[in-house]
Amino acid sequence: MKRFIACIAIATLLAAAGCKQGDTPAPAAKAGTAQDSGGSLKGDFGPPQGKPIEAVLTSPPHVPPPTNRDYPAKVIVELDVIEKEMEISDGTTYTFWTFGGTVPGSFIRVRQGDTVVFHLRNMPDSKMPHNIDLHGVTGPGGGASSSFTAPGHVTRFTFKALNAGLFVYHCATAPVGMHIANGMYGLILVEPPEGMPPVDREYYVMQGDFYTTGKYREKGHQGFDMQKGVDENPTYVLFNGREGSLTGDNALTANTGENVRLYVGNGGPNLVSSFHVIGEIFDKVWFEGGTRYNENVQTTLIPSGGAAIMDFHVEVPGSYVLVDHSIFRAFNKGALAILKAEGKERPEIYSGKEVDAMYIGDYANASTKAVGEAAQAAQAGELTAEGQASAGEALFAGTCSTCHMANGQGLEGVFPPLAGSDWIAADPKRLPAVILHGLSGHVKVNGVDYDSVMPPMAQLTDDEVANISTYVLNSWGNPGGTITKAEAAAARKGPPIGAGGLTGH
Ligand code: HEC
Ligand SMILES: [Cu+2]
Repeated sequence: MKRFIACIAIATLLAAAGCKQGDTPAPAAKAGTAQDSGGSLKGDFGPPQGKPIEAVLTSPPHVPPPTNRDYPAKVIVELDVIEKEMEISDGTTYTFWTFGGTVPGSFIRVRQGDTVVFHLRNMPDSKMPHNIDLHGVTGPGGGASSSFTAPGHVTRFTFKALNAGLFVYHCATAPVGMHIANGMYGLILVEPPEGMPPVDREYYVMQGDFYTTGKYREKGHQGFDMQKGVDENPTYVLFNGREGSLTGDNALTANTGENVRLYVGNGGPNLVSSFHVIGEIFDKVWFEGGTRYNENVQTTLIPSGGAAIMDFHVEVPGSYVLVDHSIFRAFNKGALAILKAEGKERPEIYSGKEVDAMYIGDYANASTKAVGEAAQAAQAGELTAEGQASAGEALFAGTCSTCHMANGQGLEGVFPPLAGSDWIAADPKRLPAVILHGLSGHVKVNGVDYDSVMPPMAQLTDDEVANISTYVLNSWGNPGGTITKAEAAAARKGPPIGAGGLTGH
């Protein structure tokens, strides 16, 4: 239909002949393509009809069912503000402030023209007052000043949803940046009068940037770092508030042949997202969450405090990786999610021979539960060599396996083997220094010469270095033994290893 309309436009402008229209004539234009939707001036704006309706609220990644209504109603929304400690990454906790107990907050779905009666309840054990600014509200502050709610209180305000679209909501209590950085945002979909076109699956994904006092993946409880927030230098960039919230067993699912729709928001507080799904092309993107859609899009920008809706048809089975294509955020700050599609292979569309492990990093699939368990055991002083090794295995995947391979065999002539390495056996205590400072220059492993560069991986914590080292030492015929956290800490302070020498120090 779009092509048809463009064709007419060009034909009219240039009076060009031969502008052929493809298939059957297009039906009258629907909202969402060419017609003016009327913005806030057009809609079912009469009094609400029927009995008041309790809004269905869902936790991410779920989306409430369509309203399936062709009349405006009174819709009651009851949202709870809950401050709670949750994991932000395996073994790392953070005190989140939430709408509905999750980050992002509960998904709200209404229809244009609905009258929404909004109850905001702040739990009695909260430490802070909170409020809500919904970008779908017409009125000063988007509800913020009418919803300021002290701990143990409930407030109410009412608004009519005048504009259709996908809107962000967030807390707007000072310091606003801090409330948002702690997870206080979510999405409200105001359906156009005719509803959204039906699809097979709908998911709710929201990006946010997080600022912890500790480093990325540093274990234990982490506080909020205001200075990092002001500097716009996040420690984590995440989908749905937790590293791994949508990977491994938590991955989104679909079957081939299905149409999948993502409602994607960006809570910020700072970053703009270059949202992309590796291996898919969006058939449609309602960019900025508005009425028009673009087609055949690779990456769509989602501003902080903005949203987008995207549809794609899944043809080929496999793992599709949702990323912020500002790509360091995906691989080094956590902005990575998986959609697993099951179904018959389609070799005529995709050969299926390529291996994706190198690209997405094994981390996407590895179970990192062991990492958290090891961290807890370490704190309790009960960490065993086995616990260390199994945490190390998860960390090895996606950190070392990219070059040395998951089985430690390396790549002949390029990356030396760690499996049965006589270089490791000669002085196992060098391992933490190699990991932290890297290695360069000539090195001979099992009779083969290498003269290359291994980059330093100082972003790993002492715990992680100790666990990876212990895993390597206890795998693939290596001599065994453990590396302690203290040894890793000493190696961090110490000099790099000279590749040639036996001890290097
Ligand atoms: C980007 C690729 C890359 C990554 C990632 C990498 N290494 Fe290496 N590694 C190398 C290269 C290249 C060498 C050889 C350096 C040289 O020639 O001096 C090497 C050498 C080594 C050696 C000494 C030689 C041997 O095979 O025994 C050890 C031990 C080692 N790496 C362990 C690790 C561990 C553990 C990790 C994960 C924390 C890791 N490496 C991550 C590329 C990598
Ligand atoms: Cu708040």
